[in-house]
Amino acid sequence: MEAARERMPGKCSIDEFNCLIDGTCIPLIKFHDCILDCLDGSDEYCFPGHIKCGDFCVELKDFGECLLKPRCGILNAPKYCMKLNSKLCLNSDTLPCKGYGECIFVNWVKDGKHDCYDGSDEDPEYVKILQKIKEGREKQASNSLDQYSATETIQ
Ligand SMILES: [Ca+2]
Ligand SMILES: [Ca+2]
Repeated sequence: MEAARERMPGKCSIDEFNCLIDGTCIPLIKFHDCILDCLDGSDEYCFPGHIKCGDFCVELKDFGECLLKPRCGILNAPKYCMKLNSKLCLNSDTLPCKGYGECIFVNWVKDGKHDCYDGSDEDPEYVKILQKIKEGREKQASNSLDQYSATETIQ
């Protein structure tokens, strides 16, 4: 967790993530979005306490079950699959949980209820990262809005 936080932001600007090995800057919105953007894949590394298994990072307690059945959506899928909110990731106003490839709505963060399976939406350290992702997204949205109004002015 410490390592990930140190790189947000590091040499890069406030709305970017530093890739671990080559130090490339990628937009924070690409952090933990289940797509490799850093050459070294460090934007998709698991946080300490989580282990990569199949498509996502799981807690140690679920690793055994995940090894046997690394995917959700199959017959006899791991028990935790029942509770995951992975479909929510298709919505634009969601944020990634620490593990399990899950997403939750922005207003579920720090609302006193564990919405992420791993409870990371209520974890003060992880919430700081979510906050930065949210700020990065808002900054990018306002940038594209600026570009739009610039085009408007030219015409
Ligand atoms: Ca990514
Ligand atoms: Ca919550």
